[in-house]
Amino acid sequence: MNQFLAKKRHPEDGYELWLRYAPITDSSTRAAYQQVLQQMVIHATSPTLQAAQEELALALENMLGEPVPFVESVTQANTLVIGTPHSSSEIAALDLQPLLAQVGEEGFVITRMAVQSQDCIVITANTDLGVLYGVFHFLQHLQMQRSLDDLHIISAPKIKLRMLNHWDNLDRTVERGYAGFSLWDWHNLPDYLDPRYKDYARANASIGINGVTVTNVNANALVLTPQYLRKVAALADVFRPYGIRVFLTARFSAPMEIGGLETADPLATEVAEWWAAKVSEIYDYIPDFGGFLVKANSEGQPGPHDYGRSHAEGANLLARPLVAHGGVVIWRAFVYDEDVPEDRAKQAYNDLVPQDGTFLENVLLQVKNGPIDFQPREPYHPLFGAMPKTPLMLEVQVTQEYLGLATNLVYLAPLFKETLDADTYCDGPGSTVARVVDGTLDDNALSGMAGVSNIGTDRNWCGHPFAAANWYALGRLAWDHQLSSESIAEEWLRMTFSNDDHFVEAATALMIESREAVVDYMTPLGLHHIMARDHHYGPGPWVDEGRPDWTSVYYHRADQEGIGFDRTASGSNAVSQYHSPYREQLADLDTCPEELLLWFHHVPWQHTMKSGRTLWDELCDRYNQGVESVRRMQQTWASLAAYVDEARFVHVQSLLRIQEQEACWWRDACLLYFQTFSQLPIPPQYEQPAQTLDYYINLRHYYVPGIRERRFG
Ligand code: GCV
Repeated sequence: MNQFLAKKRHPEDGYELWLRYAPITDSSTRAAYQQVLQQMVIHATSPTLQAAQEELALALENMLGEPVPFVESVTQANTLVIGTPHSSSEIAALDLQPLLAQVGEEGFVITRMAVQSQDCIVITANTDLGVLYGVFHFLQHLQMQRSLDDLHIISAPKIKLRMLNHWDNLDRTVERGYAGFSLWDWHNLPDYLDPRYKDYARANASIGINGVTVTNVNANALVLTPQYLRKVAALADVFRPYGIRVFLTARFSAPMEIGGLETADPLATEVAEWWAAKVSEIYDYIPDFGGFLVKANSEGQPGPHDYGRSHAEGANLLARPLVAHGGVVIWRAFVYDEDVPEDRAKQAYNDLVPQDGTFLENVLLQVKNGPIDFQPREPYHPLFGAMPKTPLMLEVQVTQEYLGLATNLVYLAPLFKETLDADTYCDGPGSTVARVVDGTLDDNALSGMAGVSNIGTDRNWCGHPFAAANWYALGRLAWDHQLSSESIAEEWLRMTFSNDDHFVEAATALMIESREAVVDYMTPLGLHHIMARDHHYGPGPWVDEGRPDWTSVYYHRADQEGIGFDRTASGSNAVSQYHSPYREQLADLDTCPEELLLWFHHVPWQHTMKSGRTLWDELCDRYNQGVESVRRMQQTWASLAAYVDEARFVHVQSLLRIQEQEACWWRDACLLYFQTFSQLPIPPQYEQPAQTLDYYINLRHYYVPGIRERRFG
């Protein structure tokens, strides 16, 4: 055995994510790689190219067992040549312009070609960042043990802003975070730079993420004070070589809270002056500051409505001073008001569509995938396709607030893809959400996709060993929304666990199944928002107190007749916010897709479903299918023990056991509760509830993670 294979690696703990660079144990693959990777040339003239060099050195030594030397110039065949036409005279001498013209500012070319008449591999791009992305992609290729013969990869991102939104508070709690505390050690910043910051940046860059908001959208204005800006600047310095720009969440009332003004009215001169001065101050600290992400007039947050002003007036106030610096405002479309009697699903559309065309050019509107709130399944948000003059960013939730926190294995690429692939019909068939978001449909200069982070201080970053796949999927889909969920799962599995084909095939199937499983055991057939109050852990279809749009009964509307929210013309008419022919398809009970049935219709318990079963029996069946899926996932995982290190195997196995218990809990609690309306038996072929309805209603859970910030004072 080669010396390096005998080297004892530290036990797997997930820290290295998909950047494990595991030794290549297959001797023929290793020999083939060693043959074509005999030396490397990179002129690391910038911190970004230095990062690329460092990554190559680390990865190749780990994978091949010995360092691949860096040399000054190409003197022999089988050299890896890395750089831009500016950083490398050897690359400048090649005729790569036609290829480089296709990849823009961030894309890359990886190709096998003659350099100075020698057979080499070239990784090149127009910018240093493009080179870094190319290096990460090349290393992914090697980690997946793909062939280097005929290598020719040209890749460029389809979406410009590819972001992670942290909902991290300054006290280090993470709203809806289930993987420990916030990575950002505010107390010790800027003087202590935790090495994790760099590893975090590496992981992000490896999947093309180029922007992060480090603070919660339920914002604390303190982050805009010099004391905190110094700390944010230190993070930005670590992230910069990896092409990651920092954004901050801006609390709309900051001019009052930290600026001593008496108003935050967007039309008041002193307020505009305050923001202008604040923006210049931020750029003094962070010269490549990305801009602001704003949650306003939503769930108690301050905003322009407090002064009778519109969202556009609010967004433009912050956007105006950013123009000169190349910064943007990302204004969230997650706006709804308990005092507005309208269906919550319709409110954002009603408020924002009339403002289309009134936002400044450096404003993007960030829209959640669905019109309510990151439920296991929602129809796509009707704002997509309704605001052609405004760049719309897609916001998805990577953290699993409504999908079993970090104890449930739920692979989210199918959920993200479902939205991206949905046809809005706004400009005829084929007007997909992806084309709205990437800007091609309306020819927008700006485009973006953001995911609410699931990252914390847990050693493996995301809590569940499979949760990192969702971080990975966010980056990969923001780069290329045409990738399939299966191919993303395969990449992630090969790099995270094992390159064995049998393992990859079985584990991919498990991951793909997991999304539909959670829909079935939590909210089948279009049910939504029926979880427990506040912490959202576990079922709570009986929740009926407090503001109505935060209860469950508002959404499921179960009664003696049936169940579901009538959003047709006889109800809230939310269907009218979708374009034809989807609108008509949704409005008709017979053509509405069954997976969205109870989202759009109040359906009698005895209604005959496509399966021939009554609605009640179908509901019982779906809840049971969800449980059965989890049991299948458990069996699949059990069969894969030989392919996975013990620590991670046992961790996943234990969490799947918890998931199975929770799936049963959801099923039993929901069916017992809905049965009080249907008055129908759970068919005998299904497992009967383990406890009484009272038992489930009276369960209490304390200190569920994902709490809100403890405010100072
Ligand atoms: C950050 C949901 C969550 C909140 C979150 C909000 C949002 O309502 O429960 O914790 O607040 O979405 O997206 O702003």
